[in-house]
Amino acid sequence: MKLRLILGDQLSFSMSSLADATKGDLILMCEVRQEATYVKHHKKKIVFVFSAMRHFAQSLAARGMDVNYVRYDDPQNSGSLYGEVARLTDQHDISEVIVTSPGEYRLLAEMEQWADALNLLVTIRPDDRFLCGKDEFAAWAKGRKQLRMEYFYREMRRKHGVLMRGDEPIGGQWNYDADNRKPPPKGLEIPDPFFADIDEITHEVTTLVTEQFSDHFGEIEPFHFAVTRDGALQALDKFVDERLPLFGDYQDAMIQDEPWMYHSHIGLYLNCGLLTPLECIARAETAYHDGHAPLNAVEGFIRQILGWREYVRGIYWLKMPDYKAMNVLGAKRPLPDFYWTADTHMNCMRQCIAETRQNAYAHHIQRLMVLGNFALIAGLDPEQVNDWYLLVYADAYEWVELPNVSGMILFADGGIMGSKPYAASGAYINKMSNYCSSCRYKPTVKNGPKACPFNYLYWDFIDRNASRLRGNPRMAFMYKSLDRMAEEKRHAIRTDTDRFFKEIGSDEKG
Ligand code: FAD
Ligand code: DLZ
Ligand code: SF4
Repeated sequence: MKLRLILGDQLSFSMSSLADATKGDLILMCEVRQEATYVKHHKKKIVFVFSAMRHFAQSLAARGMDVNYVRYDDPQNSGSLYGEVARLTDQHDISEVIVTSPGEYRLLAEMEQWADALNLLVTIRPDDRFLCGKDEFAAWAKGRKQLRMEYFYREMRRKHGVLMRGDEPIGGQWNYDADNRKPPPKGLEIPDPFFADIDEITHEVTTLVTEQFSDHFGEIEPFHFAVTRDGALQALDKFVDERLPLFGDYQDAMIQDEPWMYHSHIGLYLNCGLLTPLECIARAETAYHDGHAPLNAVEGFIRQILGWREYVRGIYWLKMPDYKAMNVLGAKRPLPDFYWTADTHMNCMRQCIAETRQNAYAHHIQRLMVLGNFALIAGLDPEQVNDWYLLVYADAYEWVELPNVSGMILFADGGIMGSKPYAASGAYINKMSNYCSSCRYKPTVKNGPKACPFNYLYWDFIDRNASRLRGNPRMAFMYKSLDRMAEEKRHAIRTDTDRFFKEIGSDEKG
């Protein structure tokens, strides 16, 4: 008999590990301490993963499969994936263990040892849920000086025939990002997010997580994520109907107490297998052809999935394991406590952290331009920042989290992903949100106790990293401005920066 292991983010009938499954095979799914605590995941994320796993196991059983499902509180539970595989291979006559390649390097490296440890054939099959295989990405990257997402994305558009008319992009342009930077107008009405019904399984898991993971970050209630494929499809439909038409216009906008904006909130479903990338892309493309959503919205949304999502996964597998240790800016300031408590006078940070704690979600621009931008200009330690992002979001797995954090926000990879650091002062947040009007600081004030910390931290970052970034042609303008700055002003920046870090109890240099 063959043993087929299904992980918590492999919840699709089309998994390569299930491709040739027959009735005599045994399917193993297990809730294990190893996966729930290698970082202390947000409670809501654990409820989501465990409940989705239990529902998927039920639907496999309904198809006549023999599923061995190990619950977290099962007294026999060894606590690790290997331990559970070994337990079953001891009990049954197993000829082969089959698993689809996991999404994280640490687990793949571990699984590669299993055959020797078990003295058994262990087959690790490729994960073909992605639209660009690891080898295909490596072939695209080979010989290129720069691995820019835009060129990768165009190839993916051509390969999959998405938004194409013959060889040309529909509308004549590949990318409509320039139309997608509208600040939020006053009185913008945001539709409610998708609310799934809570069933007995989710209820049980909620009790388990409340009891077993009380020291983990985040709130469980209200829990409204879908935990089945049907639910995830309903969430996708709701997005396409109600949000997609304005997705592009307000993609970068942030509003006080509006965590969901016009984003899709489907990342968690895509990443655990409840939705497939091509079906999300196809729904959006149909909405364009039906005249329901404009091209800037549909192209913008498709670019995130067909472009960014595939591209970051490609980078991850191309550059691991070295990528994880990269820290070219030498940043080493510890993560301030307010990333956990939201207890900060910076209203933008307070909003984004409190919403993250409540929802296990923040939208892209909050992750990038508020939380991420602060981490960059404050010089926070990449390892600690990566751990934080990996545990706080329901859609977080290392293959997607790490390149976004070490590459996109921190420039810790020295420019593998982006040609320059995405640093910005308070003016950007003031333009794209209404956060500043409820803040004790003023975005237009550059120095002194009333100044927005993003303003002086930005210049301190430029100054502090001069030896590493001055040679970057895309930073030339910044260094010209710095060179023209009066010594008095530079002194004020340093004084404000020192005072700020003292005030937040983080005066060790970054
Ligand atoms: P939408 O804004 O509606 O976008 C649609 C989909 O496009 C997303 O669901 C996602 O699948 C994909 N997508 C969009 N941007 C990216 C991107 N940069 N990289 C990969 N896929 C993308 N995404 C994750 O899935 N997991 C993470 O752990 C994660 N960590 C991030 C950390 C940082 C610092 C940053 C800047 C971005 C991160 N992202 C991550 C990317 C992006 O922010 C989320 O995918 C998105 O916010 C999820 O919300 P949504 O489903 O409403 O996305
Ligand atoms: C995220 C997660 C959690 C919280 N728990 C489990 C689990 O108990 N069992 C399991 O098989 N998978 C879980 N996962 C998903 C894994 O962490 C994921 O498969 C790896 O990180 C590889 O992407
Ligand atoms: Fe954030 Fe600065 Fe605006 Fe306050 S003033 S909300 S700290 S950008």
